[in-house]
Amino acid sequence: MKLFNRCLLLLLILISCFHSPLQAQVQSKKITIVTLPKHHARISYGVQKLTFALKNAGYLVTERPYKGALPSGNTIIVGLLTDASIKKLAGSPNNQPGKEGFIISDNGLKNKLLIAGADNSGALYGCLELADRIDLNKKLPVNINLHDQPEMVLRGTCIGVQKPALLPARGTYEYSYTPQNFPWFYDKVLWIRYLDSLAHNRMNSLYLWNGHPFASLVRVKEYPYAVEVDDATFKKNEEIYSFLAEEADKRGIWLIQGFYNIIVSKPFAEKNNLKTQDRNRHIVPVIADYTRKSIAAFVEKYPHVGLLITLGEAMEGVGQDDIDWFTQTIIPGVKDGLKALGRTDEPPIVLRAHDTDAPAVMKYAKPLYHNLYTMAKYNGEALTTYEPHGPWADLHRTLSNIGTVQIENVHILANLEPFRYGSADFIQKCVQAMHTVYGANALHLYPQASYWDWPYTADKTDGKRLLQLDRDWIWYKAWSRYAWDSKRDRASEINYWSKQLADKYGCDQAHGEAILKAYEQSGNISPELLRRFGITDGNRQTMTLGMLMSQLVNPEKYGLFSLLYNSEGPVGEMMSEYAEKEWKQQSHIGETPVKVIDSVIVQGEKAVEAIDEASAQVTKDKVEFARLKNDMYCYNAMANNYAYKAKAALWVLRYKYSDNVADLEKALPELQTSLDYYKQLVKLTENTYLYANSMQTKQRKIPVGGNDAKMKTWAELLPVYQKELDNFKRNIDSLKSPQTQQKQKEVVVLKDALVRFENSGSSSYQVKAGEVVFSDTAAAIKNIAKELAALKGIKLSKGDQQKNGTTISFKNDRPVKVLVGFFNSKMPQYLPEPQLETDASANDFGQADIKIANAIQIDGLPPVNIHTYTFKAGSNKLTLGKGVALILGIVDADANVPVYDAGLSNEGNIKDLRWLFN
Ligand code: ADA
Repeated sequence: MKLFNRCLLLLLILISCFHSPLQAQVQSKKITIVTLPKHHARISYGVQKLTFALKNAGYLVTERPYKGALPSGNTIIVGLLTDASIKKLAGSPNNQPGKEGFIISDNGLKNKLLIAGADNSGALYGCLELADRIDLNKKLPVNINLHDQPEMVLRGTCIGVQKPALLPARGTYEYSYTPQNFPWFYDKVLWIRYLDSLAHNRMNSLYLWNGHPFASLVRVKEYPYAVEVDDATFKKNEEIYSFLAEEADKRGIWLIQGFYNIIVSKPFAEKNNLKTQDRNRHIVPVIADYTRKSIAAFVEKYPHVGLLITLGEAMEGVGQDDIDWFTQTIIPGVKDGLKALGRTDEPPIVLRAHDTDAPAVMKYAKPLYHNLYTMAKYNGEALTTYEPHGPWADLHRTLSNIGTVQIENVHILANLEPFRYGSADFIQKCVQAMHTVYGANALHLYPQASYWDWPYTADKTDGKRLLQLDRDWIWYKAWSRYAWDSKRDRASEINYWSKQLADKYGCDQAHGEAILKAYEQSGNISPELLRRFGITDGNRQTMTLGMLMSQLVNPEKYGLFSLLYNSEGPVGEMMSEYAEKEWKQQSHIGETPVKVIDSVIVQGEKAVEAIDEASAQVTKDKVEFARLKNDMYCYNAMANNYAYKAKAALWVLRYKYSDNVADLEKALPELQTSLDYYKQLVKLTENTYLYANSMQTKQRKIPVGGNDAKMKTWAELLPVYQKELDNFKRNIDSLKSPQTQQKQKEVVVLKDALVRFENSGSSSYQVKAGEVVFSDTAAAIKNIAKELAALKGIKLSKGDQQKNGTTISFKNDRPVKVLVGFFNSKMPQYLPEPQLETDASANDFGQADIKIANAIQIDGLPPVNIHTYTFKAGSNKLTLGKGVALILGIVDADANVPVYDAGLSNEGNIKDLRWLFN
């Protein structure tokens, strides 16, 4: 008992010793947040986040409305500069913050701190800024007088309401909003997490991408049958969409719905006996009426949601239709909706410069509507450079100079998928280039990887799949940080990111910096590789899966996308140019392939070194760190795979001039080394990744076709690369020994299939030298590839093709392929070759690839490349857009149309080296 009493006494003494300071501490940590009555939901949201941060730092927080006087204790006042009482407290700041700006100041305010926003978003950002500082230092800052505002006016991300594969019997982008298609769309908890992260990054816009969202979201009185979801889903959609718009608005985020033109819903198409989309269709009145009314209904129902318009892909290329559609259907639709609401303000409309002549469209639209924005892809569908130039930069500048805001679209990132990317340095320089080179002032950001598979990443995990939102935090954070302010000083940025990484992985600042270094070294690899060796900036190429030798030595045979080289990198040389100059002993210009070979090898090595250095010090989030580390190893293996392959390709290109087999022999060990690195990549990814690319349709072409979700892992591609090496060895041997020299391959002579033509008036001609190819000109064949010489072509009027396009109707009992000759020229009179970068349907009939290149020589006309369009048995129609092309015959679908370059061109023969690898 005695002992108990003594203990109790001791305890009481101890408590009394600590009591007073503790109480004092609690006292000083009491704080009141005062807000003006009837404030906007954004301010409530900001105050909520601020309260949370204060409580976490140990403060006792109370909130109360302003009633004429301020409390005597520690107080934070949150309000708008437009309010007289707030303005008074702010004094008269000489630099009043502009739109979305704020002041945080305790200047002359004793125990008071003021957060004054230029507008509601500004007040929100002021709260978030203060909350961040409290989080960092665990206490309220003192002697603070901060004025800030964002540099870019729109800072947004996008989510694809789209899937990796097409739905049965549906076209590209055709996905209705249903729980079956998109379970995540109905997950409110996930939305809140995502919106919170956007707000935390000070993003103010969120774009939803879909082909035709209206039939999932609105009913149009005149077209009730157009809705393509059942009643229960329609209700759910209304509920979740309103929730999303409202929650976004609370966080200062403007929701924007994107759509492609001209797509209609399936029930609408069926009822009106139309296709849901048809690139070659001109404007049809009933579709125009339906679309206008759908837009009006949408604006009426969701007046705070903006619209993002793609005038392309499902509309005939560039032309008057685009202008008419925008000015006579879309803008009037928005105006109808506003009128029905009695509104006079105009919600923003964003016009994409994709597959359309945006400057021309804007010229006609500007007088009709005032709140217009433009948007164009920053580096195509990839991340390649912070030194853009050339014609693509000219387009951006033209759009910026219109006087409306130009938004930079960091699109799909086909060369970054699926590895982690977080080079703050590269990203900052890109945002700077958006301002300085393009004159733009807004950002639209795609997910870093797995766009088509939102919300998941491609990581193979034991349990739950990872979310992009979590995995790619640094991607979102870096772009939005520089969208807010691109001019931040580099030395402080290194500190900032090192600290972020140190906190995330529980290591000291120095090791945080090592992680940053790994990100930044690896961050140059994919951009450099694609811009120097790639075929396209489009998502038809999955760069991380590697490239075939034939693609490296003859990229022009794979639909080389010239913007990649003339705009989307620093000035430099392609491999073929480099090889030619070397042979001719001419001097080189700018970034050469050899520079990139050397630089990616070094960067791969440094990235691995840096991540290894950090490795031992990591104490937090170890599993994610291990994945990041593995990605750095992947970057290194990929860099070397490309570098050695490019070295091999340069020897092969030299052989083009030297005809010396010794040059090919020099390529062999380089190719072997490249394959060894590829094998490393297979090992590194086998158990860590589900796929390399999230678009898993036949639209994928490089390195090989991706039909039916195949050929999407490194392991699947390995046999292809092994085979090309074996073939190369064999072909070198056969070149070396004349006795075993390859026998001349037998020439396949293609034969006409049995087909009944239903076009009236068109005549046929024998496809051979001397024959006239058009009904209205004298142009005649001079030389023709031997395979084609037995076919009958259809003689069409060149003039008519230019004016109206080409339609061939026929009946066939067995599947067939139509051979179409495209003139290899960018001149507007010629029909452009199918191009997946601007037309996702460009391989719907298997027509994307060139089969026989330079197949026909006609005096005065460009060389002709043959593509084939496959049709099932039945009544068929081939519809081509406006422009001159040749219909060279129809053969059985299983006929073997060889893939090669016949070299028949008025400009002389072009050497095709692809056979070396076949
Ligand atoms: C290309 C690309 C599509 C889509 C489209 C667009 O067609 O292949 O996936 O990104 O461009 O809308 O820009």
